Amino acid sequence: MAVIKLWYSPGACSLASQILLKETGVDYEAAMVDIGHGTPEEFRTINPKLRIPVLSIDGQVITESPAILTAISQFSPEKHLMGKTNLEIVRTYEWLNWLSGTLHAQAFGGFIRPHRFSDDPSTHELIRAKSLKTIRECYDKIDQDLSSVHAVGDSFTAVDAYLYVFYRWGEHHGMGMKKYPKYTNLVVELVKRQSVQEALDMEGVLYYVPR
Ligand SMILES: N[C@@H](CCC(=O)N[C@@H](CS)C(=O)NCC(=O)O)C(=O)O
Repeated sequence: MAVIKLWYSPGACSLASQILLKETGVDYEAAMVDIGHGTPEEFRTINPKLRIPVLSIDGQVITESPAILTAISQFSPEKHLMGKTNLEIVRTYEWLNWLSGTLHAQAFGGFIRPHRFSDDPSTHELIRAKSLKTIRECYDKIDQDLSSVHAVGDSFTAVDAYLYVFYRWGEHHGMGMKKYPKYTNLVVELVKRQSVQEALDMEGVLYYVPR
């Protein structure tokens, strides 16, 4: 049996990996990293990019959520966590890449950490405002593109878990997520899953489900 370890931070983007691990039912060690004031420098020996999530499988270190989610899905191929058909798999990567690159790195990156985009503090409010606009555009697009309670096909995939991360962040930052009805529906159904409840309870974070 493989030795699996996930480095995570409560409520961070690593929550998607945590949910997917719970979904597969594999045994793994979860190591919490406090990223409140940026990732601690000593973490550089594990991930020189100083970011979580990090997954290690028998000593092979994997970084970047889309790669980590793919690796986790391979523990339970029968669950088709990256989609069932060739086209669904393609759609899964289309979603993961966009969520990781545009909504996470560009939009939330600028909103939460504007100093990554400019060394001049006088520009930071402008960067935050533009980033917030991009976040809202992304949420609008998510809500338009969803046609069921699953983002890809007719069953749960890694995309649903990843989408939940950004819904929670929107609620956390008071962005009024109820105005996205299809996205909200997906989340309401998602939190009924045992894997999601186990991951949230383990991380000790709020569900952020609208009533
Ligand atoms: N491209 C990476 C981004 C990971 C990332 O930015 N993670 C955040 C947490 S959500 C982090 O580690 N932040 C710590 C920091 O910025 O110092 C991925 O998709 O996994």
